[in-house]
Amino acid sequence: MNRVNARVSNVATLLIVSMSLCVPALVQASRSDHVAIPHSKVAVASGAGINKATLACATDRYAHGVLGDGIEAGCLVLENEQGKQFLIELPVSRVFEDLEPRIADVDNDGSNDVVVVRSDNQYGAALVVYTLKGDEAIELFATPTIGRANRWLAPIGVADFNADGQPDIAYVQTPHIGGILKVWSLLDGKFQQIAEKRGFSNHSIGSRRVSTAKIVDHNDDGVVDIALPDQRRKQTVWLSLNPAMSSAIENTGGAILEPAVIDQQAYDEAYFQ
Ligand SMILES: [Ca+2]
Ligand SMILES: [Ca+2]
Ligand SMILES: [Ca+2]
Repeated sequence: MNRVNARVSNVATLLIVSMSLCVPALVQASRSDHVAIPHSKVAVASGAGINKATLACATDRYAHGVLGDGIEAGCLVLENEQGKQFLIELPVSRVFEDLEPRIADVDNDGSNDVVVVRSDNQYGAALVVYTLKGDEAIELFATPTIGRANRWLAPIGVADFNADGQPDIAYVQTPHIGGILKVWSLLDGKFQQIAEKRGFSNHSIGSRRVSTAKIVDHNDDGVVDIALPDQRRKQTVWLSLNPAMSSAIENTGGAILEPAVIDQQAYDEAYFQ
């Protein structure tokens, strides 16, 4: 596990220290910094672990603007089931290029984690999972960055797509320029890619809707499938990672699944509403 490559601190502690030092300006500044960025959704959940996640610390330092404006989040504020807050603050070279944190128990340990897109001004986006351990927010794991500035990915969601009992995370890498569906999962203590298929776009440049996609058991086989627009938004494609119908393909690091196309119909935006 890597420590968060950013300053991580406990907001509640900061506030208490600030108040005891009688520095009300600092308290006010801290509070205003932690307002959700415009057009973002605050994620809420129940159970152990992360119960609330807010993209905050609005900044225009990352000049990309694919999510409708030039404002991105410089920090992520997490809250546990007791209401205790934790702050993950990124270095100036990075932002959270996202509008909706996704709370899910990604590592299946009974405690909620959070999935967000983190972008680097040299290396582009990565999908990152944070969690709470004791008194700290830590980075649980992350995909490699795409490798170039202004390359982004649009998360689809978390579900057990290959029916092995472990939650998986699906996203489309570079949805504007030739989107690649990728699915990752925590296997044997390592975050690994388990599936890939080209030709999809779940996001249009400038749209504030992070992902036009649906997680649904389309063929009623008991395994959730992924519905995605094709790259040109002419077709809706339903994909299954049920190992019984997916084929193995070679990837760097070994064999992964190529999701099977189980249905294809004319694209209808209303389906994704
Ligand atoms: Ca967890
Ligand atoms: Ca799985
Ligand atoms: Ca299915």
